[in-house]
Amino acid sequence: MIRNVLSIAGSDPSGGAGIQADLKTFSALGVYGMAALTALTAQNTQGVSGVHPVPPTFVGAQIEAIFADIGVDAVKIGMIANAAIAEVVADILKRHRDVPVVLDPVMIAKGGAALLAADAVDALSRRLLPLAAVVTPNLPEAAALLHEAEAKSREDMARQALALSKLGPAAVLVKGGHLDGDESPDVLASGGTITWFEANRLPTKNTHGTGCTLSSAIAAEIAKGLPLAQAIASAKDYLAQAVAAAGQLSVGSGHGPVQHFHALWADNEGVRK
Ligand code: PXL
Repeated sequence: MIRNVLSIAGSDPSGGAGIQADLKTFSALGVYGMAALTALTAQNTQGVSGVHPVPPTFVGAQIEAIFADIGVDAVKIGMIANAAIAEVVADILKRHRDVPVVLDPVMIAKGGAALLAADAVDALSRRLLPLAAVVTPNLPEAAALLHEAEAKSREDMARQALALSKLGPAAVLVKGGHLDGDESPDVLASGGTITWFEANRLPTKNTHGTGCTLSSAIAAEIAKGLPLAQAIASAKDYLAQAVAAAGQLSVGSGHGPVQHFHALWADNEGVRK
């Protein structure tokens, strides 16, 4: 049976991040994708020009409608926008503790626009972190959740991953993409154990939506039954190939999207393999 995965996240009309990236990732990886919207953004590859949050009760209504009718095999949470939305999402997911949740604690868009209200970090941390099977912060997000300086080394990353584990998630994947240097390692803290995922930094500016894509790919692989570390390895492999194939697309003049369908489309004309 095809597995069902729900994204609770914001919309990126340029199609590279947010629910658009999530649904493309789910589709590419063979799960049925669903999306409950938390916010509309106005943006392109150059940046975000507006954010329009959905009323919290209506975020709740969308998620309730899905759970009332459809079996959900995994949930991915992305942009949450504000504290009231974090509360509503947590209240509902608390009643569905058997469904694994991948939490991408989205805070700031690539160009610097706030995608989470400054006073909502506490609600996200207090209400949503304890519900997560895995939380996937980048270095600035890990620092904000811990009220600490940004990690500058692998030692800092491992320490912060373990510190975040104490806030309640079953596992923490701290992503090292913001480290200086050629390497871009991620570290997983799970059950007190540290696991490194090694990667070299890819020379590209097509990085729009990479965080959304990774967390959605992890959710898809978990829904299909992979254990967490294997789900992460598989998701990282999918994302690396999507970044490597981004040059097939010509979308905007800023940070372009990744090519979610690199394994399905044979060439630059979009012919199916
Ligand atoms: O990549 C973070 C992100 C998440 N969600 C939405 C976004 C972005 C980045 O631009 O627009 C809707």
